[in-house]
Amino acid sequence: MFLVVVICLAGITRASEDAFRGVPLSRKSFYDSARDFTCLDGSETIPFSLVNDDYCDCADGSDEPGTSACPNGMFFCVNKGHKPFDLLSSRVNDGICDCCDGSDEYDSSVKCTNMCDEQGRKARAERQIKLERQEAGYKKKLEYISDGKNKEAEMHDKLAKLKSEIGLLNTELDILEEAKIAAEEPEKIAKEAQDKKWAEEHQAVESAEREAKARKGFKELDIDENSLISIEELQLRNELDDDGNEDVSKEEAIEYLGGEEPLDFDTFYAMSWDKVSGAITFKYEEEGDEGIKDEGDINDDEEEEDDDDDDDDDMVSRKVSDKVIYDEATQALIDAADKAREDWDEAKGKKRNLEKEIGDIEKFLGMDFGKDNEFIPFYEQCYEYTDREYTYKLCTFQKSTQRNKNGGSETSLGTWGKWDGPENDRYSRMKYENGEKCWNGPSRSTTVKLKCGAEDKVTAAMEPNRCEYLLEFVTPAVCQPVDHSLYHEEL
Ligand code: MAN
Repeated sequence: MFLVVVICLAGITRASEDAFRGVPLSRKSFYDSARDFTCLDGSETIPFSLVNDDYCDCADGSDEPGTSACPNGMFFCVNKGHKPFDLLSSRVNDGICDCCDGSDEYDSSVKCTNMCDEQGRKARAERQIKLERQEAGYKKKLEYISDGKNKEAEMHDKLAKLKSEIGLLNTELDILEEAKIAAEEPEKIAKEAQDKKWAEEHQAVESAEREAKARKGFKELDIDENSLISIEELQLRNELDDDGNEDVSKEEAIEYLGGEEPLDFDTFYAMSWDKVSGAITFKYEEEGDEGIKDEGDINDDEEEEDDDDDDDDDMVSRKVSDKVIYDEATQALIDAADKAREDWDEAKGKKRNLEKEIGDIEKFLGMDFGKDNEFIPFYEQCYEYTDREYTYKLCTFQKSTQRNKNGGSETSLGTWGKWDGPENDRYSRMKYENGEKCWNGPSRSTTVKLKCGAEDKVTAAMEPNRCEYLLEFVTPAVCQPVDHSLYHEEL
C-alpha cells in the first residue's frame, strides 16, 4: 500500500514537472495546473492536461514549450549557473545538446552533461575582464574629459592673449606705416633727382660712344682721306653686296648712303651710319672698346677740331656706373627709409603669424570633439598599424594615410571629414574623405570604427571595398560607465 502511494506521488511530481518543462520563469504565472490553459496569444483555451502532451494545440505553440510538437514553440533552457535562453522547441530532443544544462534532451538518445557551471564560470571570468577593461577605460575617459577641459580653457586664454597682442600690433603697425611714409617721401624726391641726373649722364656717354664709333667707321671707309664718303668708297666694302653677286653695285652703295654723295661726317652720321654699321664689321669692333680710345681720331690732323675730339674722348672714357651711385645725403635717406620699411615688414610678418595662430585656435575651438570634449586629446595625434602589406597612419582629426611596407610615398586615404556614427551613437565612427583618387574609381576614404578599450590603438585595417578603408580604433574615449545593477542577478 505504502509503495503504491509513493509510486503515485512520484508519478504526480513527474507529471507536474513535465507540464512546466520549457516554461520560462517570466511566464510561469500563465501555466497553472489548477486551471485550464489559455494559449498565450489568447486564441484558445484547453485543459491543462494538454500542456506539454506532445500535441500542438495553440497556434503560437505556447501549449508545448517542453516538446517539439509545435514548429514555432519556444523551449526555455534554465541553464542554472550560466545564461538562460529560449530555444526553438523543434530542437528539443533532436539529439543535439543545445542547453548547457542538457535540459532540451530530456528524452533523447544522447546524454548531455551539464556544462553550465563550467561555461558560466568561463563567461563570468571573460565578462569580468571586459568589465574591468571598460571600467579602466571609462576612468581614463574621465581624464580625457578633464584634460580636454583644461586644453579648451588654455586655448580660450591663448586666443584672448593673441587677440590683445594683435590689437597692440595694429597700433604699432599704424605708427610704423606713418614712419615709413614719412621716410619714403624725402627718399623719393632725393632719389628721383639723382636718378634723373644719372640717366642724363648715362645717355650722354652712350651717345658720345656711339658717335666715336661712327667716327672710327667713317675713317675706315674714307679711303682717300678727304673727310668725305663717296659711292666708290662704299663699293669697296663687300659686306654691302646685298644681292650676293660678289659686286657692290652703285645702287647698293647709294641705298646705304641714303643721301647725296659724297657725305661729310655729320651727314653720314645722321643718314647712313645706322644702316652701314649694321652691315659692316669695322676694325674697331674686332679690336674691342680699346680701339675706340686708342686709335687716332678722324680729325687728328685738323688742329682746331682736336680739342673737340679730346672732349669726345674724355666723354667716352669717363666712367658712368651701370647703376646710380647716390650721394651721401641721398644714401642716408634711403637707409632711413629701408629701416622704416624693414620695421614695417617685420611687424607685418608678426601680424601674419599671429593671424595664423588665431585662425588655428579658432578652427580648433570650432571643432566637434564629442559630447564632453572627450576627443580633444586626440587633436592631430597619430597612430600606426601595419598589416602584411601596408602601414596605415591615422592622424586623428587630420588625415588617414597608407604606405607600402617596402617604402614608397604615402597615399592619402582621406582628410578629416565628420563624425559618421548612427544618430544615437554619432561619436562611434569617424570619416576621412577626399583622399587620393582611386585608379578608375572614386577618391579614397576611410571610416574609423571606435571601440572601447584601455588604450588608444589602431587594432585592424581593412579595405572592404576597393579604395574604401576601415580602421578599427580602440580607445577609452568611447567607454561607457559600467552599470553594475545590470550584472547583479545571478546567472
Ligand atoms: C593601391 C592601394 C590599394 C588600392 C589600390 C587601388 O595599391 O592603395 O589599397 O586598392 O591602390 O588601385
